[in-house]
Formats: sequence, C-alpha cells, structure tokens
Amino acid sequence: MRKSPEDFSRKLSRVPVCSLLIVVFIVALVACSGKKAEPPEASGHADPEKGSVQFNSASLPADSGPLPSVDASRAWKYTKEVTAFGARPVGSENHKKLEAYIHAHLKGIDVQDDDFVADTVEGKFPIHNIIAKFPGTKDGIIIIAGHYDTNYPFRNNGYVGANDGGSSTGLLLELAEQLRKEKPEGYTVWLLWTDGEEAMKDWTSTDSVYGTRHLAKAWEQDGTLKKIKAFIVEDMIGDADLNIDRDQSSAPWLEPVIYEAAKRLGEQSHFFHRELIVEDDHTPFVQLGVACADLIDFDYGYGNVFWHTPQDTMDKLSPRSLQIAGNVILETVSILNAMPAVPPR
Ligand code: 1BN
Ligand code: ZN
Repeated sequence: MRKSPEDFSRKLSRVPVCSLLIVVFIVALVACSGKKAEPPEASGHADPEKGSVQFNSASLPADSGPLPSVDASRAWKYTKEVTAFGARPVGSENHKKLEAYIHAHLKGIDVQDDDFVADTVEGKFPIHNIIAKFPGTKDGIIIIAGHYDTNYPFRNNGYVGANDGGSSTGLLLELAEQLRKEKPEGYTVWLLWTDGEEAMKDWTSTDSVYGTRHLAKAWEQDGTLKKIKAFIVEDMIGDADLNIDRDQSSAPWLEPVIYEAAKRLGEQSHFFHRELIVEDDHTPFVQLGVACADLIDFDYGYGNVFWHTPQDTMDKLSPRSLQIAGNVILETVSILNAMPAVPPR
C-alpha cells in the first residue's frame, strides 16, 4: 500500500541536524514504510491537514512547447572552474575571487547584490548574496537558488566542495545563459547565488543559512515575499549517481509538479525514491509560508560518504546530472507558468 506524506510525518519528528542522525532517520523512514518511499501520489484532493491541494498529472497543464536543453558541457565547465578556486569559505580570498567570477558571467543582466555582515559563532563575516533578475510577463516571481560558499571549518584541509557548492554555482551560471537566450514568458525568474549556507561550526538553526535568513527577513519587510510563487533550491545535484530526494518540508503541491517535469523529460528515475526532511537554504522561506522545494541528492557516495569531506571532488560528478537537474528545473518553471494559478503554500 502506498503511504501518503502525512503517514510518514505522523511517525517521524523533525530530523536532527547532525549527519549521523540524518542517516539513521532515513533508514528508519525506509524501515517504517517497509519499502522505498514512492514518488508523489496522484490524488487531486484537498489535503485537510495542510489545507493544500495536491495535483496529479491530469490536473496539470498539458505538455506544450519545446523541452529545455541545458548545455551539459558548459554547466560542467562552470562547475570545474568554480571548484578550481579551492575552498571558498566566507571572508576568504577565494570567496572574493568567486564573487568576481560570478559577477563577470552576469554582465548585461540586472544583478542585485545583497551584502551584509553576519554575526556568527566564529565572529563577524561579510555575506554576499547575488541575485540575477530575468523579468517575465506575469505578475509573480520564481526563485531558483543554490549556494556558492564552502564550509568555514574545512578551510585548510584540502576540501573543495565540487558537488556541495560547486555544482549548484555552476548550474545556476548555465541557467543564467539559458534565461539570457530565452527570456521568461511567464513569471519573472530570479537566480540566487546564496552565501553563508554552510555552518561556521556545527549546523544549527542559528549557525547555518546566513544568507537566506537575511533575505527572507528583508523580503518579508519590503513585500517581495508575497510575490514569490515558488522558491526552488538546488544542492548537490552534480553527483554522477543522481538521486534527488523528496524533502518533506517542501510544499506538498510543488514536488508533484517537479516530478511531472521530470516525467516529461523522461528523467523521473532520478527523482524522489527516498523521503527525508532536510534543513537547507529554503528553510527560512518555508518558515515564512513560501512554497519551496529543496532538490538535493543527499546520498553522495554509498551512505553519503563523500559529503563534507575532501573526497567531494569533480571525479564523482557528471555533466549529465547537471543537465538533468537544470532541465527539470526549467521544465518546472514552464509548467508553473502554464498553471492558471499557483496555490499558496
Ligand atoms: C547541504 C549541503 N547542507 C549542507 N551542505 C544542508 C544540510 C545540513 C543537510 C545538515 C543535511 C544536514
Ligand atoms: Zn554542505
């Protein structure tokens, strides 16, 4: 029997922040269900607990127009160049070089810098979120976000974060090229390179996601938040063995839209075999009621062994994975644009 997301969430409390407990959590989740979690259920019914609406593919707009085709080799080149900077913790020279590299690739695009100083457990550090804006024709904004910083505690151990930080940055740069070429026909799209996603010491709600916590607050105050139709995070999507997890804190209506986009591209086998609750750059927006999705492959090497280790290097990644993630994100944007209305969270 299939299990609904509610069945899982009744059994499970919020995942602890350390990775070991997360692994335990995932194992427990699979054990509870007696089998691997299924892709989003097609129901088309109102969800009484969350007050939201779930979609089956029949209730989504028909497939129309050409499918996106992200340039895998260019996304790969960007990821390789970003990774070649080495460790890129906040406040470092490499971080500054990467900021300049991102800006150089966004010439001619409307770019907004969100700069501030974060008071962290390791002292005060400059944080620089970078936002590239692609105006659309419809009222509302879709945000696609990924982080470019690497972990401060790993600043001197040879860590380069090819997948964790590198792939997200490289894919966003390729998405910028796609959007530069083909202007959004629906909602405005903002690409967001987030900073200070990683913990300065140990991941807690106050030692993580410095950049998006700042933006969520600022956009709540200036009214931007109300215009956001979807906030999609991509993280660790370069893994050659791509398995994007289904994050239970993401909006229950948005993940089926993403799954439908993956199906239209014939890439659904890479999506949502496993469910977990993950804290990431979307969390501050989830907390403020924005419809979010975190596209993360949190199974990087058997048992996630390469995550946050010096083994997170380019040889574990594949251009195809970047392409799959990029195409699915762009097709998701197309489906959202064709929907008569996007539900609130
Ligand atoms: C993802 C990549 N994250 C950090 N680097 C977020 C995260 C933190 C995911 C703790 C799981 C546990
Ligand atoms: Zn990380």
